[in-house]
Amino acid sequence: MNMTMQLPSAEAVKAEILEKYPAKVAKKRSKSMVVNDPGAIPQVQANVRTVPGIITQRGCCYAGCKGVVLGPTRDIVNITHGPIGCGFYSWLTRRNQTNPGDVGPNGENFMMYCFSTDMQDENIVFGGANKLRAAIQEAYDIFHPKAIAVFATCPVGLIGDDIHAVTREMKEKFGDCNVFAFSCEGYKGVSQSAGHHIANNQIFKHVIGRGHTRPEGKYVMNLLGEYNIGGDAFELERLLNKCGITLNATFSGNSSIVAFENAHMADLNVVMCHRSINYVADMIEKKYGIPWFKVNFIGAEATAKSLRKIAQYFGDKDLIERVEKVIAEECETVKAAADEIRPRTEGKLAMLFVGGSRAHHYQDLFRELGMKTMAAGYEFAHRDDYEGRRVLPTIQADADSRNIEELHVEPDPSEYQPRKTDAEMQVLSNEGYEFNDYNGMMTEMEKGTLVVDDISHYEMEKLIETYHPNVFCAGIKEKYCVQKMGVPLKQLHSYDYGGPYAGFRGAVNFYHDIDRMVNAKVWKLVHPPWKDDPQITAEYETA
Ligand code: CFM
Repeated sequence: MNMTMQLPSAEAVKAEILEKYPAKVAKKRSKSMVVNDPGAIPQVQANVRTVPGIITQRGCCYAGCKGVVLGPTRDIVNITHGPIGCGFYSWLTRRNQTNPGDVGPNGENFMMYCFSTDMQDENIVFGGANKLRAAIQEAYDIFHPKAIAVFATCPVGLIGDDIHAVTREMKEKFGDCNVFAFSCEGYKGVSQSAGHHIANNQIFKHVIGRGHTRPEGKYVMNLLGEYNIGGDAFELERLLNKCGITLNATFSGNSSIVAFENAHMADLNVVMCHRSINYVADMIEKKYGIPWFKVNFIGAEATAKSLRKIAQYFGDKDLIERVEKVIAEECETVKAAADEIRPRTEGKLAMLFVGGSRAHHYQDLFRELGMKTMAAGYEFAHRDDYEGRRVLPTIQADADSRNIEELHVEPDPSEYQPRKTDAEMQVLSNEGYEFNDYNGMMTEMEKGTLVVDDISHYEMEKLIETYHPNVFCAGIKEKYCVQKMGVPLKQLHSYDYGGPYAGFRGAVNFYHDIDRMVNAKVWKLVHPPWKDDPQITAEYETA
């Protein structure tokens, strides 16, 4: 059945949405809303400033650095340097889980704490460096952690506290604690994406390469861009272990600083979330010679494909066989669940507007349920996440992107060691391996579907009114407005209270949750107040 034929055309909907905007805004937004053609991927405007006044889903640079990339590491004391309002948000609000093992009385899991320098007016006027120094000392005296990280909030950049000088000084003073800082002021860059890049740079400079312990195991790899929301990383570790593959570090779900320090001892990096961690993957390859490729563990088919890719990379016959056995075994439950649920979900519509990678990955799960993704987009991804990395050379740097440091990385004189010879790499690429690559979301979306970057609240409402999707995927900011429109919203950041959704067992969990959501009768009974009492409307005075 070609569902596109029966749905309103994406071009018409786009035109209708743009009509409401003032001319200048319409011109700008039209470049971020494109009708997809997987055969001739159109250009999408992405990673540009949101028009002031538009309600965006985006977060800030500090959120991307402290909250997203560093937050999930349990044994770093993460101190927010700033007023306590920002400190509140340094309390992890994502559902990252961690397994500290048997921590005992001296155990190291600081994720449930919220460390802030609590800057006051006086510190803003006369400088906050002394307060920061005291906070680092206090954290060291109480916890004796292996590492302390400092994160700048907006006022720190405005008044010019030299957080890097302070952390250098304290690191020298302690001798047994790695102290480093992130200039990730909220205003840097146009979204949290800038914070990812800053986090990647500093982890690479201050942490990766400091250790020299390779974990036991024949096949050792790192999993990059997996943050253990709802236990995803636990599930993937179970699966990889079952296959006989050793996971050294996950960046950064369920992670510890020691694993980061040893990241360069692995033989392969695989990348889940390309947006947040591609910089580290590239830099490790350049400095240490570890190749990386993109994987996706969201969706049963994608999981099987990714596992096979990893096994083929290591190239051991026993491993390849074991992986096939694991896939066959795990897929039995997946198939049973899909066979039962798919008749109830087939032909239904989904829309996904989230982050910088999940709006792409989760389309695989919907495909497995026979559901169509009519519209999708990221909040803060770049053109390469939409169109594929082949467009990288054509992306123009602007004032905002130039703000973020690009590290110049050279092969390490003693530790650079290519894991495969050129000939071996050639064989793998003949077999279809795309190293250092990502094809983006649009190659996998149907023709005539709508791709919208940094969607506004108004655009979201219009899409829902026009297409009446059976499920809308976004976050907490959108959840209740959308549900009042009679459409269930699945949070793809926190998973609501669900998960894990990664791997085979995760797929089964997702099938069940979506089945319950799209087939509940309750949505038809929703009667929002504005149905009886419409909002006041106004028009611009033109005379
Ligand atoms: Fe990567 Fe993420 Fe995402 Fe992201 Fe995020 Fe997230 Fe996300 Mo929320 S790192 S880009 S900044 S997969 S917190 S775990 S869910 S927006 S799609």
